[in-house]
Amino acid sequence: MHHYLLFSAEVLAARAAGLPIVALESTIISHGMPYPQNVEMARGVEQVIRDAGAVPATIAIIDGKICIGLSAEQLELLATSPDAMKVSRRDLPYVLAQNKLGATTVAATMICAQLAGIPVFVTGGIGGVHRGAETSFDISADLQELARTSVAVVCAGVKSILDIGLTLEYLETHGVPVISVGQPGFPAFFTRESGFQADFQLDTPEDQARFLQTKWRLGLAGGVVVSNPVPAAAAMDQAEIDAITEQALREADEQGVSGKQVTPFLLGRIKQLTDGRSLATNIALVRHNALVGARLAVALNALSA
Ligand code: PSU
Ligand code: MN
Repeated sequence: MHHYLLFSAEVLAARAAGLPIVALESTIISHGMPYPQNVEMARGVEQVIRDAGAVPATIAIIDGKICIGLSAEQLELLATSPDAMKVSRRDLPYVLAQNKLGATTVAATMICAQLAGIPVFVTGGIGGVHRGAETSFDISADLQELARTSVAVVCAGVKSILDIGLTLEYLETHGVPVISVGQPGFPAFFTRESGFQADFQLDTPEDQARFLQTKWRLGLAGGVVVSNPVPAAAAMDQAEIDAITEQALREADEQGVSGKQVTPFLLGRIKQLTDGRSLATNIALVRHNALVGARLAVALNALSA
């Protein structure tokens, strides 16, 4: 077993029994939501996965180890530690070698999931090409990771704080397929439609699993975006979210926010400006993604059995 990996008892037992496992990230806990909603969300999402017949493996860096599956105490620690580092690909060696507390982004979670042999990963939204990237060069490392690491990422699309069109162009250039579930349109996180289409609509877990199996059997390394729209009842009003997004972007610009702080700043401002209503939408979509991801993990596990 890999030197840096530490499996929880639940995940260890699942591996031994050949059960489907679903990876979960931890930046969404430490940097994506306030306490205590963050830890309630994390626990709730894990339970959705268990109820759907898979085993959740939330991933974080603790005491020099990549923890695959967290205890209740470890979830609480991440949810309440303001000094938890946001860890992407470039940060992994630092946080491990320095024994720091690290919350993994989509990119880092994909790396850790692949090391742990977990091909399905559930999150809220992925990073992407930021608006104005032609001058800022701000493109999330999540996209490069999708290009190289063979893990399927179930998400609710890409937030409109980003340039969704350029994000999809970037993914196309790097050969990352974008699947949609239940509709042809690529979703925009808080809303069900972005105005862009996904590459392929695959509604059933079996079809999604066959797609993944075929891609990887062909030796086509790299991830797949499985985009799952927020449930209609939980979606936000398009005009409201557009106005708030514009304001948050303006403030980030005025305050000179840069680097890895940009995404957490924008997410935090959107939450404040919607009086927490965006948080309810965020939690609803992650739970829905967990259901879709768990069913996909079950179907993929059945194929490879
Ligand atoms: N988008 C969201 N919620 C999040 C993130 C993105 O809607 O919590 C987090 C994820 O962990 C993602 C990271 O991998 O932000 C991307 O950060 P950056 O843009 O700095 O690469
Ligand atoms: Mn960035």
